[in-house]
Amino acid sequence: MSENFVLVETRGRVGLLTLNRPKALNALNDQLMDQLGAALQAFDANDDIGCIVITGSEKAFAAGADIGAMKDWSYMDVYRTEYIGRNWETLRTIRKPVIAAVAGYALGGGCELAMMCDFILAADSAKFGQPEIKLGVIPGAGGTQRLPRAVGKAKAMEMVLTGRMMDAAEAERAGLVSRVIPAERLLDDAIETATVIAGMSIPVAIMAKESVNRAFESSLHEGILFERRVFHACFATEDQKEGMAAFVEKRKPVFKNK
Ligand code: CO8
Repeated sequence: MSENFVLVETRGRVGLLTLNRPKALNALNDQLMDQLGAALQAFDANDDIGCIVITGSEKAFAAGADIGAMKDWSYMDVYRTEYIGRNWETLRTIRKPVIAAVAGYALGGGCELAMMCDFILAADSAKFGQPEIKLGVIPGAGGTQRLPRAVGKAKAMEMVLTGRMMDAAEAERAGLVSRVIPAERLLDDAIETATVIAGMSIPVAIMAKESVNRAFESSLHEGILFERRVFHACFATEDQKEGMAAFVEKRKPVFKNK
């Protein structure tokens, strides 16, 4: 029987996923990534959920991919079977907003998993790093691509080449995380933030997410055109009518996710 490496809970309209492999500092093995992917897809398909939070423990969000599992892999294991890779792509396909609530270590694949989320809230205990070079490999789940986009080339290059960690304050200054929160408040704050998002129109939140992500995938001209078209599409929703009517009528909007 497989172990329960991902705890699945709901808090109102928020889906909460807690990485749960404490003895290995939440090292991301294949089973954990399969369970995480399945839980993410289930929340994405669930109309009662408007936003998802991924968190870990006080000591570690995740200390990376499982080194013990990887150490004997051959090139053909990783290339032909895509043993590592397959279940790392699921998070990228989730349409609803996903927040990473990071306390303790977010290293290697753990840092990459956090960066795949739509934004990162960090406890003051958080430590980010891409230490793969110390193991004789390079980041393999987007670290060399997302870290420079988040913190710029100089800092990303230094981190990837030396493997040094960045604390929460540095990560906030560099733009890797949206906010730093006292560790004991992290989960409450993440749930509150996710609850705010889950109270918006889900289709419009998805449009907003797609549009911001487009900024990293296209030229400014193409990105602005994409945003304009999606802005136009908002006017095809009932929620746009409700949102603007509620403002004019000085009441709270009740979105129907339509
Ligand atoms: N994999 C497996 N086990 C781990 C990992 C890991 N990444 N990290 C920690 N553990 C285990 C330790 O082996 C130890 O187990 P045991 O008690 O059985 O000996 C337990 O967790 C506790 O760890 P420590 O005793 O080392 O705890 P410390 O507090 O002394 O140190 C550190 C904490 C600094 C986080 C330390 O554990 C460490 O350096 N860990 C490794 C960090 C690392 O190198 N991460 C990168 C891994 S490579 C990677 O992520 C590539 C991703 C590619 C993804 C590609 C997808 C397509």
